Amino acid sequence: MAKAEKSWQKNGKSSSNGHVQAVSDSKAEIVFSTNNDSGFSLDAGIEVWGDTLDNWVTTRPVWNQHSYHITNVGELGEIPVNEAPNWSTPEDKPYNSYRRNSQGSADFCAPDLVPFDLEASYRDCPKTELCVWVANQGCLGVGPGVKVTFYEESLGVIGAGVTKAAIVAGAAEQVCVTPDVDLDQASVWAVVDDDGMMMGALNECAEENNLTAPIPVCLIPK
Ligand SMILES: [Ca+2]
Ligand SMILES: [Ca+2]
Repeated sequence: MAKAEKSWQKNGKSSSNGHVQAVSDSKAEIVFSTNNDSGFSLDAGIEVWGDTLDNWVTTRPVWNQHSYHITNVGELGEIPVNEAPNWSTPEDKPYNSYRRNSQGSADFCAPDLVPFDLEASYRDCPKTELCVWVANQGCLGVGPGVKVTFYEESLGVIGAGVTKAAIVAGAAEQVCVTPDVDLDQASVWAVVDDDGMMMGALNECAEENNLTAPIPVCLIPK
């Protein structure tokens, strides 16, 4: 690798074996064991490394052994009684890939989160619950914990919530919060994958569609 191409490295040595796996989000991480038997001052144990922006490629969510190959384990960890030859399976495009995982049809695929149906409960104005749906219209799922931030025109950030479950491609989840501020004659909108400073944690197919249009809140005459 040329120096200009190097974007990441870790110094040090270990007698470990590195593998690429997915951890619940369909994206690759590196899971490996380390020891300090060789005298280097390294931590001993299991380490998991991943890209903070989740830019690494998609991959199968399993890696069961040092001599891993795709045809010797199913995605739920099941081991076939008679293993199909890795070098000739599938017939039209054999894996032929010992100790290497598959990125499958989701190669270079990404999620695309979009908020929709933002609504407010008028019953308890000026304290009101705000709810918005988060849909994934991309081709790759996301894990739980995606931040959704709610803004008011004059107050700025008024509340934030997170998704509770993974959202696979084509699925959606509703996120609700009750801001700890009075909303009266307010104008509110929601932004998905937003930490409150318009910064996201997920790389998506489209980032410009992450916010709703403003809605009026608590306009009921007193
Ligand atoms: Ca998006
Ligand atoms: Ca994003």
